[in-house]
Amino acid sequence: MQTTFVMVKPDGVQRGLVGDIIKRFENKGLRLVGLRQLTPSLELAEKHYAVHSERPFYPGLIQFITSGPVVAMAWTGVEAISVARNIIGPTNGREAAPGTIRGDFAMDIGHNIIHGSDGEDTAEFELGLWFPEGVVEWIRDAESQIYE
Ligand code: DAT
Ligand code: MG
Repeated sequence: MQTTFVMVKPDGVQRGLVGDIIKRFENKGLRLVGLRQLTPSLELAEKHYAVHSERPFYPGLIQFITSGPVVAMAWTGVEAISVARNIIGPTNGREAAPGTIRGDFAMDIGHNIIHGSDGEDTAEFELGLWFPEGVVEWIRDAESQIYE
């Protein structure tokens, strides 16, 4: 089992896509273990995207992610990190396949609706950053229907 960090970015919230996005992760069989809405502080945004701090798009990225409310989520499942990345699709919305969130909703690289952790170390770091009080451990009755 893995837990991954997923965030609906300000464009996704403004466009009213939160419900559709949550539904996709629930439909797949991932288990929601964390959910909060907030407008990220500059400090939080800079920590989250520190890995990109030398990239030319970094100032715009920070400006964008702090521009309004986001919805931060934690999802658990077997190989949840790669499963979530597949649901999300590649970075550039124009290149993302239909059926993925970015493929269905995004036309841009920067305004690409959603973030998902890209590996185990990143997931651990990002979950600690956005859910400092931890996630919600609960047992889903349907677990034996979702996994063999
Ligand atoms: P991803 O979000 O698919 O993991 P990433 O980690 O490479 O992509 O980049 C983080 C975010 O930064 C990405 O969602 C959008 C923005 N970004 C990446 N490359 C960009 C570029 N060439 N121009 C503008 N924004 C970019
Ligand atoms: Mg990334």
